[in-house]
Parts: sequence; structure tokens; C-alpha cells
Amino acid sequence: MYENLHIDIQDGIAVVTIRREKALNALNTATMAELRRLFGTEGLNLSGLKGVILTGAGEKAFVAGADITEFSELNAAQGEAFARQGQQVFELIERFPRPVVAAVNGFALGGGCELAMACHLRVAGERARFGQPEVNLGLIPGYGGTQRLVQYIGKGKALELLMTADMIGAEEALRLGLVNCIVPAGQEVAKAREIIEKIATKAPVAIAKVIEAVNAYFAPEGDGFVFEAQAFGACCSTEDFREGVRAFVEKRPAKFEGK
Ligand code: CO8
Repeated sequence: MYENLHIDIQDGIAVVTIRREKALNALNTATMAELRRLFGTEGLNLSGLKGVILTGAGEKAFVAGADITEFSELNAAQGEAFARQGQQVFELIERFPRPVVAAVNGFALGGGCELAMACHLRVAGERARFGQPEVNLGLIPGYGGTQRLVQYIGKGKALELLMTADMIGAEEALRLGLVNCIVPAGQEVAKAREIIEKIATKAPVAIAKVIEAVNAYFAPEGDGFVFEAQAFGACCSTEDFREGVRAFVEKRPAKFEGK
């Protein structure tokens, strides 16, 4: 069903491995189409799903970018269309109603850095390397990199990385706020799993609303505060809200049903 993605679902956590190891897991058209399918309505079954971990096959790369061999002949109209389509795939990830954690096990360059940034959280292995080297190719990022990099690390540092094409390591990425934590190489997926398990003890509807509300901050249309109040109201009508308050009063752990 999926050729370029390996999907392993255990205990409600889907570990999705991009497996094009010979091309350092570069995102070709087929892989992008599979990611679109996976995060779209026909992909993962949300029932019982605690979260998704995205990682790359092998020890060298998370994803070394879009597949350069595929787009050397693009003209302006095709390039714009390709970029827009890719942005839409990454928006599906950003808006996914369960936590999506990137387990960055090596190079996360160009489209790979953009993919990691579209995830809700990023766990970096100590050998992870991040960068947006598109200007080396006479390009700029096309899958949201110019926008999300600014959101994570601020305008000045984003401009520096985008214009110099410099790569940064895990420590610098942590210092800048690009990643959430660093773990020894090989522990990325285990740490991502631990984070998702922790989030899974919270109310699922509230988690989905947190994702929506934080995304609303960056939406050009609408008012994030208004959205937040609406989402807060929606949480108030859930059974999980009643259970959460009841459990607090009764001094016991809450048992959330996602309703
Ligand atoms: N696309 C295709 N193949 C790749 C890519 C890539 N992005 N990255 C690496 N590979 C391939 C290499 O060609 C090589 O293949 P082969 O063995 O057949 O020669 C194999 O992977 C191993 O790579 P290297 O031999 O180069 O390994 P090194 O350890 O020497 O170097 C690097 C590792 C530094 C990661 C190096 O491979 C590199 O610089 N890769 C390219 C990184 C890059 O420029 N990424 C950005 C691409 S552009 C992009 O992502 C734009 C996104 C928006 C697109 C918008 C719509 C079109």
C-alpha cells in the first residue's frame, strides 16, 4: 500500500519511516503522495491513535530534502504548483489532530527540515544536522521553510540560515528553539514515543484543540484569541472535561475517553 513509507503501529503509536535510504530519504513525488494519503482522511485510523512519529531510514539522514533529481527541469508554473502541493501535504501534518513528532536521526535539510518543522514537536539525535541549503541550487525553500523557520527561530537567525545555507547541529538547534530536546543517536524514536505516551494521558479533544488554537496564531485570517475562546467553549461541552474536574476533586487520575 505504501512503497516509500514503512508504517508500524504499536500500542496506538504509528512510527512512520521514510525509507529511501540510498537517496538519504529524499522526498520524491511518490513519497509526497504517500504522505498526503497517510495524513489525509483516508490514511491513519484516528480511533485509538495516540500519535505519529516520523523518522528516516538508516543512521545518516532524516530527510536530505526534496529529490533534486526530479525537479531540475521545472519551469516557473510547474515549480509554483509543485511547491503549493507540497505545502498542502505539510499543512495536513501541521493540522493533524494527534501529536506528530519528528524523530530527527541525521540530516534534515531543505524539504527535510521543512518536514520536521511541520511536525508538532522535534526530537533530535545528537548527530542531527539542520539546514535550508536551497540557495546553493538557485532556489528557495518551497515547502514552507521561509515561513516556519521564522516562526521557530525568529527573523534574523532565519535569514542567516536561509541566505548562508549553513547547517547547524543539534545543540544549536536546541538553543534556537528549533528542536524540543536532544537524545543520544538511536534513541530518537524511543524519546518521541515517551513524549506521545505522556500526551496520551491527557484529554484527546483538548490536545486536538491545542493544536488548532496554536495554528490559529499563525493563520493570516481570523483572530487567534477568538478561536481560542471558541475552542475553550467546545472543550467545556466534552465528557472529558467533566471527568477531568471530577478526578481532580476526587484526587484520582482522570480516565479520558476522547468524548
Ligand atoms: N535529492 C536526491 N538525492 C539526494 C539528495 C536529494 N536531496 N540528497 C542526497 N542524495 C543522494 C546523493 O545524490 C547520493 O546518491 P548516489 O549515491 O546515487 O550518488 C546519496 O544520496 C548519498 O549522498 P552523498 O553521497 O551526497 O552523501 P554525503 O555524505 O557526501 O553528503 C549531504 C550528504 C550533505 C546531505 C549531501 O547529500 C547533500 O548536500 N544533499 C543535498 C541536500 C540539499 O540540497 N537539500 C535540499 C534540496 S532542495 C529542497 O529540499 C527544496 C524543497 C522545496 C521543493 C519545492 C518544490 C519542487
